[in-house]
Amino acid sequence: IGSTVLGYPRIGPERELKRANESYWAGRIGQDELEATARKLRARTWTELATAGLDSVPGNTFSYYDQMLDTAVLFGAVPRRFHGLSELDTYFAMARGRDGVRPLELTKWFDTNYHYLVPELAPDTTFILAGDKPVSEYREATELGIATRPVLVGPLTFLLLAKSAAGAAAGFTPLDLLDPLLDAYAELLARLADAGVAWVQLDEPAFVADRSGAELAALGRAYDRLGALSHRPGLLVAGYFGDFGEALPVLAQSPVEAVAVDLVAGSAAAIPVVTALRDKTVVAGVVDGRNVWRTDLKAAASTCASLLGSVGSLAVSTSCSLLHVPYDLDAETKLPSALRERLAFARQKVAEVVLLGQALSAGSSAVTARITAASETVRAGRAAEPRNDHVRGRIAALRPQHRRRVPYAARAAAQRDRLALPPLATTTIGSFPQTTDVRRARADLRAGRIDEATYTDRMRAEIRRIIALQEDIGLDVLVHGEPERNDMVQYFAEQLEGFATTEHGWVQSYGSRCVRPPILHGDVARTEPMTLDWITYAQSLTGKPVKGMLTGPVTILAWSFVRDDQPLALTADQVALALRDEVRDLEAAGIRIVQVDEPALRELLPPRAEDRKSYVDWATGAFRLATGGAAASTQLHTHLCYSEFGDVIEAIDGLDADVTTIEAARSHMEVLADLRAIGFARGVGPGVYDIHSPRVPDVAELAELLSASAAAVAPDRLWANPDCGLKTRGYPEIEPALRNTVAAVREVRARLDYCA
Ligand code: THG
Ligand code: ZN
Repeated sequence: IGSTVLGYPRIGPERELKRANESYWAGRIGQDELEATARKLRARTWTELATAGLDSVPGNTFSYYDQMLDTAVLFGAVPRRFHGLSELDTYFAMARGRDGVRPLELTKWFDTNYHYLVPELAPDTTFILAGDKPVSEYREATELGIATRPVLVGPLTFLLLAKSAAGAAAGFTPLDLLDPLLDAYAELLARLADAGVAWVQLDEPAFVADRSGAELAALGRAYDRLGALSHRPGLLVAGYFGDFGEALPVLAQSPVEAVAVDLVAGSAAAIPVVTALRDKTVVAGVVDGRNVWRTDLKAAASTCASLLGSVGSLAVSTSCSLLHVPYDLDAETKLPSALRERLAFARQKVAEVVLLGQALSAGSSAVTARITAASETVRAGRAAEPRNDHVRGRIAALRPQHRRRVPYAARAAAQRDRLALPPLATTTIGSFPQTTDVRRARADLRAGRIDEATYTDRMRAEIRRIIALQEDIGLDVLVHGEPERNDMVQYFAEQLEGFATTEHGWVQSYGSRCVRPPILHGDVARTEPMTLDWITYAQSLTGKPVKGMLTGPVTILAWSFVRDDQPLALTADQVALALRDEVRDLEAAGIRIVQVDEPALRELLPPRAEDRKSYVDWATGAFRLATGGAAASTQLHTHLCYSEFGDVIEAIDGLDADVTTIEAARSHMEVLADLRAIGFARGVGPGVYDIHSPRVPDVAELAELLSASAAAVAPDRLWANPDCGLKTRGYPEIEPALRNTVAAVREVRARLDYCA
């Protein structure tokens, strides 16, 4: 295999696939044109990777939407509700839904910012080799003279990430379907061999998390079986985002020819210990596929060299697919040159892998010189990053006495006196729909078509409208609506020292949706207030409390590319300190409630249980550093997205926020039960309706939900709110939904009075 990468971005350097998909969905282009764009993107990727000098070029890394969806469709796992459309439209219906048919669930791909579609499997799901995408894309590349290595989601990871379809028999788990699924994989492997494929890559990242003995045994059984096939390509099994752990000896003892390991998130320590690897090819993932820093090539080369004696043969690669980084640093012309020198996007990372591969195989003095020079640049660049000793000194002095000193019960009393809110107080999460006028004003300012004063006038007009609407609806705690924010992380990154933002650094988040994560490269510092003017303006318009809205330190880290030269905990504290100063400024300006959102709290949770405590410690520590300067009478809110809280429920408690609003429209009562189980005794607002759907809930259903909740949580601790920000919705949906919420709350309050 020599040198390779485990995968590549596919949205297109100029987001061509996003545009083509969205045009196809809108009916502006036909299937032929969409397919032509896809073919062009694939050809461009293969040609680029082959020309760059990789020994093995990954194939089947293209996807119209998502690789898990591709796998489900490839093996015919299409739930009945999607039947009856063309092949492509069935595929997109599974991704996006269609009239009256809900799509597959979307969820996080491990601890990345990528989201995959969750296959639904039932005892009667029958797998067949229904498609031939990996084969036909292999042939397509062959026509360009490039022999690719098709990349597939491995059978275990596919099943472990799938869910039981609603109504599946109790006790059924997708893993029960392993044998029939392996039949279909076996057929696919035979077809690939027929087509001339030399190697396939089977991705099994599910095994960098803790797995049961039964799951590890299933892994062994699966690869024994696939390995025993007489007619098949060579098998490379890839694990990334951490260490293979106990799965490594299982794979080493199976007949697979090669194993790819992540030596960035994981370590090389286990490799010499697993002696069965002496007959295998080990693909060493030494170039970080998830972050944008140039590799210290000398260190990477020496890691590789240290493994040479322990393995049959060694290849060099990225730690994971390059899907998680932008395409090309060369497109960024406005980044400071000292920072650019230290960065590598997908194209640059491919060049690093090629160079490392050359060092391993030939090791000419010219290659060695380039590696040494690159390492020196990286090290010098890091060393030259200015340090902010003031920020570092303040953090050292604050910790660990930075927390709120007054316990919750006393804070709650002080806040009751100051805010005098009714039971079942109503609020929203923060953002309001972003109108075209608002987007245009931001774009006009950026392009210099309007000046700062005109921009401020337009935003203030929008804030006036949003405050007036909320007063008219009758909400208790108001927000300014965030019209000035493009993205809840980018907005802060643009204002903080230590961050850079890119022009073209798009990374696929899900389907056609992308984000441009900021780059956190240096010590973080706040030079001036970031949100104060907008919030105080909004507060000046109303007597009701307006919430100050901030993004929390963990989320800012989770959605940025973060420096890797110091512990995340320290970087998080620097971000937290900047937020702490903002909280104090808001408070001094008379803001009575501040919300610090942590929607990504669960995302960064390490895959292995043994690493979780230290994560929860630094994550909650940073949040408490950000919020701990607030007075007892200032009410601190936080908001968390995604409904699976089991794993972080104690972390939520550890945040010590006065009020926590939670995305929970689908399992409202479960969340309350979970919170009760740990004795959670602070304010809580489980979302009363799902903002991801255009559906407007009616008063009766809202009232029923709220009165059931009021039986579980004291009404003075219970909040009524939608389950997430309203940014992606339209006014025709949110206005009636909020009016119905207020009406339902009034009904429930009246009943509570009656009972009392
Ligand atoms: N901000 C950031 N990261 C995120 C989210 C976010 N990660 C998780 C989650 N939210 C991902 N959700 C989305 C939702 C919408 C879009 C992207 C990710 C989206 N993007 C626009 C697009 O692709 O057309 C581009 C947005 C832009 O112009 O900046 O709609 O909220 N950082
Ligand atoms: Zn949310």
